[in-house]
Amino acid sequence: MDDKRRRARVQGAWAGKAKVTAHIGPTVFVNTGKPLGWGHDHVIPDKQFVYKEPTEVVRKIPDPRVIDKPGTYEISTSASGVSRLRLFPSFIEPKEGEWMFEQLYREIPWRQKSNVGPDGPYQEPRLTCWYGEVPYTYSSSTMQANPHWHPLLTMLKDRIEEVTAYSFNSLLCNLYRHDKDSIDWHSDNEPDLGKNPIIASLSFGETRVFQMRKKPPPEEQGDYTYVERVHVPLDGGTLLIMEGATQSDWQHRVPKEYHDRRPRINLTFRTMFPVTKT
Ligand SMILES: O=C(O)CCC(=O)C(=O)O
Repeated sequence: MDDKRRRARVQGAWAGKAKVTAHIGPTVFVNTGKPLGWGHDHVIPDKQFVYKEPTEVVRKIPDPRVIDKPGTYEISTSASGVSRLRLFPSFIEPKEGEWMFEQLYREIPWRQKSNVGPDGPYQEPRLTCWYGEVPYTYSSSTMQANPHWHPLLTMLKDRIEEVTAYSFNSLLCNLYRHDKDSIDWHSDNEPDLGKNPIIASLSFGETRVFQMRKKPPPEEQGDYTYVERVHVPLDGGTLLIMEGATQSDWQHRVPKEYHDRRPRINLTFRTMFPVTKT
């Protein structure tokens, strides 16, 4: 090929903005400074990536905020007030926590609760036991009043009341037997719990992640995709207090897990203000 034809082919393939470097030796550095190696001609396209601002707003799903250190956390503020968490890791020392777990596991009269959801009746995937002067209804099923507190539970209630200066008259005990036991998204906002209920949640045994998500504003039409999230790993012995507007502005759950989990007991102390029915 004479020089003219060779040039024409090159220009046809790489018209305009192409840099052509002929093979000239073992290692060639072009102005990128990168070595090219032996044996071929090298064509370095001179295309530039031009960033164009997207015309639509790109929404990012926020990463969950992990709360795992002792302290008080104001997780949001709204017209309903401040939503606040207080975390006390090692509220119960590990050795003490172990024998408490064993005693509660053996001696609490755990029951299977049957609920009614939008798709019909289902068995709650955990065992529960209710203590309190009045019945407690959630998920369209009622747990009868049970004023006969186990002495260990009374002792734990007293300890929590001393540290928090709150008082409680009821307790929902939950037993998660394995990784597939769970509780789905909900708020503890039954009318009998009053406005801005204070919930003291004490955990024993296996660590499970307590997940929270903020209720979306009306314009999201019930879509939780972009809402703020908080994850609190609840180890044995950890006390978590939820207060202020937490139950009106947030939901929480303990999801199923997909690896072996030993049993976990969770005690949620509450105060019931029974609504008198006329
Ligand atoms: O197990 C937990 O940590 C939470 C339990 C709970 O949300 C509930 O029983 O309402």
